[in-house]
Amino acid sequence: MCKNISVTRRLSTIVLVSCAALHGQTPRYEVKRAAKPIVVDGKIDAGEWAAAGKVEFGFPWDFQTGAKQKTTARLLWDDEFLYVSYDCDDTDITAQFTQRDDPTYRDDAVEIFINPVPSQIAVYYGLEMNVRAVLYDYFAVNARHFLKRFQFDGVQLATDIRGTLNMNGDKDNGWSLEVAIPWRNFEERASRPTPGVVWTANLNRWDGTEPNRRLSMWTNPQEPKPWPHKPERFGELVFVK
Ligand SMILES: [Ca+2]
Ligand SMILES: [Ca+2]
Repeated sequence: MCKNISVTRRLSTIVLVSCAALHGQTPRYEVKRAAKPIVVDGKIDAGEWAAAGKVEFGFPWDFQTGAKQKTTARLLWDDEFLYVSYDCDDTDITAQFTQRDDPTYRDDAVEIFINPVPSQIAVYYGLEMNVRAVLYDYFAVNARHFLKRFQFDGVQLATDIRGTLNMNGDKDNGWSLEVAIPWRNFEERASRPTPGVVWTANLNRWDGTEPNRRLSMWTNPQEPKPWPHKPERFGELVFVK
């Protein structure tokens, strides 16, 4: 949980920041080995994900009017896949897009941006996945051009909805998503990581319906407007045994 603690003194206000992820320094996350292959069914089985540390998303833009709903992400890896899961509290679950490479970021959606070569920030990969398990994937150039004809191969993706989709007026509980990304997709940039290797990434969530939207994320891009594409502010993924 990130909290800003303000201490007022005679001449100045000192802001003590307890969460490096939201200000200044970018965070670091140890990606641990999965004990066994994850069954990608959208349900975050405690046994499967027990080894993984938690990433709690922050809310960098206070002026956004969407509800601040909690998201917890986890990552694991094995010889075949990078696994990512997202657990989203959500009182109103909505999504419209149904086709590959639709703009899923306009729905209730979660994302991961992956840079296998942190010595450069010109290119990285993006996966944006809505609550209907629709994938918008692309190769990002200069954090501005998103080449969506790039298709990840062999991705397994599933969601689990605790509530009703696209029915307002009732109260939903939330949804979760699991994705398994084969390492071969990154082979033109980097080979499969070995323990100690560092990649960078950001994890994001779009929530709510216009005009009440909210973008929450792992590491704060320090942008004035809600905008997640800032590879120089991605956090570090350290692959460990
Ligand atoms: Ca929602
Ligand atoms: Ca694509």
